[in-house]
Amino acid sequence: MLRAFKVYDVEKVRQDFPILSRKVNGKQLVYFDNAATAQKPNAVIEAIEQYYKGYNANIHRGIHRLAEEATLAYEDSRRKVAKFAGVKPQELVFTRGTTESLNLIMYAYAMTHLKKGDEIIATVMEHHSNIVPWFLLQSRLGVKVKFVDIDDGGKLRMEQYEQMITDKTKIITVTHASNVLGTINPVKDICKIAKKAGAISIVDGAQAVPHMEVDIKEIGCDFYCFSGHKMLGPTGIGALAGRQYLLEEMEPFHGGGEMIREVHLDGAKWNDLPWKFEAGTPNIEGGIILSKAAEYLQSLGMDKIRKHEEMITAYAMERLSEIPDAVIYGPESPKERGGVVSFNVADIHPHDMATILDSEGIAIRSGHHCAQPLIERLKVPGTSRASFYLYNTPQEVDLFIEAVKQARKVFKLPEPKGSGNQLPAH
Ligand code: 7TS
Repeated sequence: MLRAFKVYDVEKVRQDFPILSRKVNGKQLVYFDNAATAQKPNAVIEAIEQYYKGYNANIHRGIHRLAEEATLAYEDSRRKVAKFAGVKPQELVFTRGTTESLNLIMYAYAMTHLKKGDEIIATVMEHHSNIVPWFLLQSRLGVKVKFVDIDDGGKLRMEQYEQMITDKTKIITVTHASNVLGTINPVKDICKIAKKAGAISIVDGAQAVPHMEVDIKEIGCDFYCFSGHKMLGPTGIGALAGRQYLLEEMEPFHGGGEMIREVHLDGAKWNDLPWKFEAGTPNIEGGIILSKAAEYLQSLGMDKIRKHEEMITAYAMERLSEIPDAVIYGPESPKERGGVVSFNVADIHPHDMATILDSEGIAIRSGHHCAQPLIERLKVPGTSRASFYLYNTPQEVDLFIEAVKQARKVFKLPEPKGSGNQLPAH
């Protein structure tokens, strides 16, 4: 049953996103692949046009008017994004996104601070971008990577931290919210555990910053990473927030222009934070526009966005549970998860499910979601994943459910005998 709920006027919000009115296969687009990337509001699209039409220039170097305007806009944006995330501007390094931020930590911090035999604790629910850099370090330095497991409800087995920590534990890294299970992890507690163990804490915020209020200082982590394109901004821009003293003692990541104060034939001096980590011409457009995306989110209110997604998620889970043989992965309570619902229906392959949904104009993702160890842990070939954002509606959930039912018909699965079966065990 369609529940009446309203945190804000979602129809009005949808008008800000031109792509949402397009058709796919003759049907109204239902965009449920927001965990992969979010659609962009006019405020962002128009700001990109204004930049290229009005003040495109390289930054930090020219003294002409355009260069000055672009530099001011870029640094003003950094201040706004830093405030949005709860850190100081000098602690916010612009990167290409979460993946680059995590690799930056690996190369510029871990390579020089860890040694053979040291240990890193990650979790089985990490995205590849928070696993593979640590494997690279493993092969380079001989460090050991351990993984905290999940329980049957898709939550971290917190007791394993105490069991895994040794005097060699140097880094504890965790995703704030899982891109497959939706699980919102107790990152504040995990950072406390890391601190007590004398280890550095890293939080992958790719699936959190776009969807909920995040105050990095409040979380108490040493490093926090996020991507602009998942929070209504352009691709190729994101951030690494780090504690100032750590960023200061770290070596640069890339060498080149901009990250130096001076260069002579016998050596170079590094620039101040955060520019020490921003070698070469950066993604100027992305840096400037990221704050426009943050401003859009703030204008709606992160608490409201979270509430809206929680309701859409609750409704989607309720409707999916009406479908026979549907298995939903992750925590049962929408309060404990972000707007991500991974599921399987009988043995319909997730790619087949996604193809059938696409024919109905519904965009979801299927497969391992760049979290293959988690998919193996769940003992499934993959999952279908519907992921929601601030512009999705319960009516879209209904269309999605009809399409999932359609997939059951295509695969000649028996018709449901009445509705309302229980959410299956995980
Ligand atoms: N961490 C998490 C938790 C993610 O979900 C993703 C992207 C990343 C890191 C990497 O972010 P990037 O912006 O550097 O690519 N996740 C997904 C996804 O779930 N589907 O497509 C990309």
